[in-house]
Amino acid sequence: MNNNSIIISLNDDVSEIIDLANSLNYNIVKTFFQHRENPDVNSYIGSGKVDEIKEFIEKSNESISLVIVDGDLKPSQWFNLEKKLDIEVYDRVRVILAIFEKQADRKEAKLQVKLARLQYERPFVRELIHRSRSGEHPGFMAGGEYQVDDYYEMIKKQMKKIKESLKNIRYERELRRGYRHKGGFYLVSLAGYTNVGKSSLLNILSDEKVKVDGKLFSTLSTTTRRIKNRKVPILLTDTVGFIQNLPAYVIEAFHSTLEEIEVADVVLLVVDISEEKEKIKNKLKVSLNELFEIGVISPIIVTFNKVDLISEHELKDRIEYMQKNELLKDRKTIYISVKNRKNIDQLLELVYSSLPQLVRFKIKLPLNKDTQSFISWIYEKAHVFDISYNDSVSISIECNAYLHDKIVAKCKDFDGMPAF
Ligand SMILES: Nc1nc2c(ncn2[C@@H]2O[C@H](COP(=O)(O)OP(=O)(O)OP(=O)(O)O)[C@@H](O)[C@H]2O)c(=O)[nH]1
Ligand SMILES: [Mg+2]
Repeated sequence: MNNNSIIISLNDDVSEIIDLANSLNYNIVKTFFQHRENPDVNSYIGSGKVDEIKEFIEKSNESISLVIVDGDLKPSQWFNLEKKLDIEVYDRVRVILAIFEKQADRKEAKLQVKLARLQYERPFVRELIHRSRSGEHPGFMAGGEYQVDDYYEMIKKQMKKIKESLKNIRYERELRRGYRHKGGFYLVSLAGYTNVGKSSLLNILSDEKVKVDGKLFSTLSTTTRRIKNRKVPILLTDTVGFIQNLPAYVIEAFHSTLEEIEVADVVLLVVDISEEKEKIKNKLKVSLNELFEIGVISPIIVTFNKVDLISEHELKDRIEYMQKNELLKDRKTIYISVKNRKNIDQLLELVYSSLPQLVRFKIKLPLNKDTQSFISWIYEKAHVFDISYNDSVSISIECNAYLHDKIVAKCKDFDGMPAF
């Protein structure tokens, strides 16, 4: 099968749909624009345009295997377009789901994508049932009406099963998160539009090598890694990217992944500063809105990435522009380049200063063999900012509330004493 496609759009800005098509490895042979207020009820673009496109496909030297519509198709519009053009037609959500299917690497992501796909297909299957009953589309799924009904029932059953499996995975995830918090770790999540550099940031902060790609939606599964630093133990989680105008059921299918953002102690909202100002503003709005929908109440650090792609002058101009933005009022912001490692230490400092309930306290321990391993354990789990040895040992510690309680209890076991 070839990978040539054409795009149909009602808007002039087709940059996003082109990125999406490319992420699915499609070449775009031509883009057709149709300027109209509202989509045509029957064919989305109107019959004149359909004829023009049909003629183009038939006469084209390159064989075209897909038509991509930059918008949401109603099942009847999709059916009519495919029938008229005699070629497969994807709308925007279908393209996104196809990318998701390609990128899903782990069990949870695969189930999430499958659920979203089944939900997406439901109204289309309903349309096919309707057409098949009226004799317009016999033979769907290699059978008649009876098999179509069967298929609809099968979708329902499959969705129920997937939801149950996802519930179990979600429960395991919750347990793991609980252990991490109790183990003294702070949880920081990366969030933001797709392709802004979230995975790249995780990689440099943790010496990890998760997949980084210029394509959209490289990351579908969450990865959690410890940030390498000498201070507080922090786990950083990479998450699936946002995109505008996704149906609620797709977001819902990724619920457990997005929960990582909801429960984080701090959220790093990554934004690509190298894009046009209006676009940045719009994506910032979408992202902040998404975080609000997810239910984030923790501090959000707006992390503008890719400053290396713009000049000093452009950066200054964008910073001034952003300072006027009401959405950023009272928010912590930072301008970084993952590529050039610019302001990465400053970003970490900002993360530390945003962590909640960081407790500073002192303990005194008798000096013996048993306490020695306890001290090593404290070093491993918490930030020790001062230690002094006399006939006993005094340690100044900074950590979260869970760990504080644990250290104080253990300290008493060793006949030591907390000194506040
Ligand atoms: N010039 C430049 N490119 C960067 C920087 N950070 C990331 N990139 C590039 O941006 C692209 C996307 O990076 P990723 O880290 O995969 O982005 P992501 O946000 O994880 O994307 P998804 O997983 O698709 O949501 C890759 O080609 C990176 O090499 C940066 O600071 N400067
Ligand atoms: Mg990624």
